[in-house]
Amino acid sequence: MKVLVLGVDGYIGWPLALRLLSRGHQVSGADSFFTRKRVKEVSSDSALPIQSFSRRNSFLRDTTGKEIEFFRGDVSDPDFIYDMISETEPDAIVHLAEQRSAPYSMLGLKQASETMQKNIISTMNLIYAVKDIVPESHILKLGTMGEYGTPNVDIPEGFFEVEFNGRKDYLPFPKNAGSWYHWTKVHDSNNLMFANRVWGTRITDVMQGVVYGTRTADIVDANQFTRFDIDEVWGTALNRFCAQAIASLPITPYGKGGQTRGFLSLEDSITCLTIGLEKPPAKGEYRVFNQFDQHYSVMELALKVKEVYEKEYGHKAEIKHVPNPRVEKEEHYYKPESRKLRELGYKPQGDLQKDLVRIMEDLSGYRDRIEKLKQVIMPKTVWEKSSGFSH
Ligand code: USQ
Repeated sequence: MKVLVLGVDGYIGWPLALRLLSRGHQVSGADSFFTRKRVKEVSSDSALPIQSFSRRNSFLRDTTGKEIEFFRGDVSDPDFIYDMISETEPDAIVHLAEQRSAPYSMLGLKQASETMQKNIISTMNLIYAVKDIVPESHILKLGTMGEYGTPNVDIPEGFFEVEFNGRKDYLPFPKNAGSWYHWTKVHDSNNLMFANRVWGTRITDVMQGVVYGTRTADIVDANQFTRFDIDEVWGTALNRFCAQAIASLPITPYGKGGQTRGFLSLEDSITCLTIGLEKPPAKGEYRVFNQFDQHYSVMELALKVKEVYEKEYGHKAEIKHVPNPRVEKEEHYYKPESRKLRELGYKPQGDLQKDLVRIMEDLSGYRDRIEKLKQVIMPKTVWEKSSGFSH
């Protein structure tokens, strides 16, 4: 299959490209290096050292004889995406090239608007380019479990049957996101659903949970590392907690730490996306996957990281509850359904204990890099302070 990966330089894009190549697919990829640039702007860096994209590709060529056909550019530019899709004529396009940080989107008006524009426009460009050039192609789009929010009822996979005033219908489940970033994904989902209704575009809309980990089966050498962000803007909960333990910094559940989310390992994320590509939706189908392995509260994860660190390294790890910078429910019901990927063959490989040991092992070789990031670990981006005048 010919697959085009938008955002091929990212945390998920890079290991996905490695997996697809190893399974015999032909892979093209695009990136504008937006994440590398914006991470630098908050004085941060990937905790694991990562190679430039061209070095990654040369390493791939030297070790496997395969490489990614690379296009440098911004998918919110319609000319760029139209030219690239005309040239590559892919069977499937994976869209991972969106601004992916909730805190970044809450820094202020500039970042909120940039997130809206980059994310919503890139998906619109993709929808139109596919319709105009390769209407049979499959769009596999990365959304987020955060689109649903934390309702006090079970969360279905995209749609549910509802009865109101004596009448029944099968409708999209209401969305209630918690940051401007998460709302862009809701808007994308609406736009994708509409494109499907009007033009029959084949779409998989992936509601993914929080991903953790440093490795996949294809990342066996430090030259193949994918980025690993741990700062307060670009890092995510479990990855941050592991880095905090390794650098003898306090582990930081926000507030009481009762926030519950779906989590999955990087390996499982790549497996799920690969299944989604290799078992595409039928012609004219729009399908939604809730993509995660298990759900945990932030506090459960903090305690697990503490336990694993203390057992493996013989030192104490500190847990410090810090005031929650976000506006979110800290204790809530959470029961999302996740059935469709399992029906297609997904068997989660994630083993939290083993995965945490592996992450800490990888990070412990780079303590000096984490030490240098100490100033950007504690939360500073406060939802309620987001303002047009602050940045
Ligand atoms: N949290 C802490 N302490 C920390 C960091 C986070 O308690 O040091 C809490 C947050 O308050 C939140 C939860 O952990 O309740 C998750 O936060 P996160 O930073 O790990 O993840 P989030 O901002 O939700 O976003 C991440 C990715 C995003 C993806 C999303 C999936 O950055 O791209 O869409 O996870 S989900 O969370 O399911 O929406």
